[in-house]
Formats: sequence, structure tokens, C-alpha cells
Amino acid sequence: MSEFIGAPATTWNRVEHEDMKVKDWIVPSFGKLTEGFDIVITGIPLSRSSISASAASEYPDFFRKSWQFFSTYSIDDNVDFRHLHVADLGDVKMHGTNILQCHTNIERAMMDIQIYCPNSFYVQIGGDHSITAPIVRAITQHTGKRVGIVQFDTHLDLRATESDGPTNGTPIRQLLDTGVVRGEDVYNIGLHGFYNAPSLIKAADEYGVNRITLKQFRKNGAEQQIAEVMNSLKEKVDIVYVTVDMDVLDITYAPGVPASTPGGMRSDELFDLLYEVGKYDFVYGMDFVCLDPHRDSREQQTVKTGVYAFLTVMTSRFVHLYSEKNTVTM
Ligand SMILES: [Mn+2]
Repeated sequence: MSEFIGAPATTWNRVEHEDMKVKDWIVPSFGKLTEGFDIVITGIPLSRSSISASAASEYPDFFRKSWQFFSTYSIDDNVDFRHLHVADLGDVKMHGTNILQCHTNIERAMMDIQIYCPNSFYVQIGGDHSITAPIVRAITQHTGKRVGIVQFDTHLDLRATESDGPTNGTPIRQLLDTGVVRGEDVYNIGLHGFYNAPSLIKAADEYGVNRITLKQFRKNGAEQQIAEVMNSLKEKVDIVYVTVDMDVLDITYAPGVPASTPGGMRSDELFDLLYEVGKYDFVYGMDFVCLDPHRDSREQQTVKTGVYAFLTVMTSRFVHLYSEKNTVTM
């Protein structure tokens, strides 16, 4: 058990049958932290720390509700990833008004999860981007390892903490200023357009943060781009944390993201990048943040895109890292 994690509003009935949906696959294990799961999912329903008004705190539940629309069979890889053992641990408990208390709860929950669910892959569903700072603090603290970050984002998230506090504009800056992560170990992919002030670019240079613009990525392609990033990280760090700010997507693809912009990444490009990320077993965990389901289209196109992104990582990890389980094909 963890006193910092509780049951979410949404629960579901699993039904094991031939044509499984994702909701039939993921085991509800609310607050019950045990070993033996390949992957554990935790909801982090915090968005009071978002610079733009956001109901990203609702995303964990909308994420769960959308599982019914997806099968556990991937036609692209001709695999059924139902053989991965996945648990949903529930949601980190939040304080109603005290954001710092919320961040402390996230950090403590992540400590508990790593202790009681060892050797799992840790997937966090936000929430806004402020949650990444306490998550990564807990990872460095628990593992004692040098942690690299691969960040998919339209923004650097390097705003100064003195002026902006622990918001979704500062998570990377918080980690760099406190020495939890080194600037040279951060790789931001997806920067584009007119959304980062020159002072932030200067800060990125001073910290040594690696910047890969959307245009550079498009020249390289997903496979080569992620191979380059992971190969250089392998020389420096022990493990990697991947953070996906859904605002990296073009506003057309992500109406449900308060800070999405024109000129952003297409959803198929994000899926291709995440598929490549799924090949690397020194990736320790990841999060998906800043998706506000209340702003989404009626058809919930952004929520579904978020689930698709998550399932893409699951498929790739299943194919590339769990070959002993990967014996069943159609
Ligand atoms: Mn961000």
C-alpha cells in the first residue's frame, strides 16, 4: 500500500476473452503496490500548477475511459501485447489548495512505487508538466543513478523558478537548478516556431540543454533521430526518463491541449518517435502531460491520441524488450 495513492473515480470490469480491449487487459490494483508487473500506470491529477487554465487533472480518468476503444492487438506489428502484465495503481492523492503539498505527495508516491514495484516500467499520466520535477527527483533519489531526460515539447520549460514557481513552465529548470539532472543530459525534441523567448534560449545554452527542432527531426526521421539521442545519452547516463508534453502536437491534432500551437508535430510523427523510444531498455519510465479533456473535441480526438501514444510505446516495448513473451502472433 501507499498512503499517497488512492482509487480513481473511474473503475472498470475486466473480461478475458479472445478479442480483448485495453480495459480488459490492465489490472486495477488501486493503492496495492506489488512486484511482478512489467508496467505500472499511475494517474497524477494535478493542474492547479498550469500557467494556462487547464483541467489536465481530469485526464487520468478520461484516459482510462478511452481504453474501451482500443484492442490489445497491433496490426502494424502483428502482435497482441496482452501478454504484458500491466497494473493501474490509481491516482496520487492531491491537496485541494496546496500545490507544494501535491508535489511532495507525487514525490513520495513515486518513491513507494519504485520500492514496492521494483523492475517495472513506470508510466505516469498527468496532470500538467509540473509533475515531472517531483517524479524525476524521486527517481534519482531512489536509484542513485545519473538520469537523462528526453522531452517532447514545444517549450523548453526553463522559465526561472524564482519568478514562476513550480509551475508547468519550470519543471526542467527546477531539476537543473537543484542538480538533480545535468543540462547536457536533457534532449528536447519538437521545438518550433515563435514560442520560446530569447532569454530562455540563452538559459538553455548556459545549462547545455540539447535542442532538436521539429525541422531538424524531420530531416533525420524518427529512427535516426532517436538512435542519435539515445546513443549519446548512453555514453553519459545510467537511465532515461521520457516526458511527453502533448503541447508538442500541432493545435489541429491536439485541440484538447491548452498550449498546443500551429506549426507543431503531427500525431503520426509523435507515434513514430515513441515507437523508437520503446526499443531502449534503459528508458526507466515516462509521463504524458498537459492534456485537458474538457477542451477536447466532442469525439475526444486528443484523449484518443494520448491513449494511442501510450499504446505505441507498449507495443514497441513488447516487440523489442519482451521477446520471451512475444510468442503469440496471429
Ligand atoms: Mn512542457
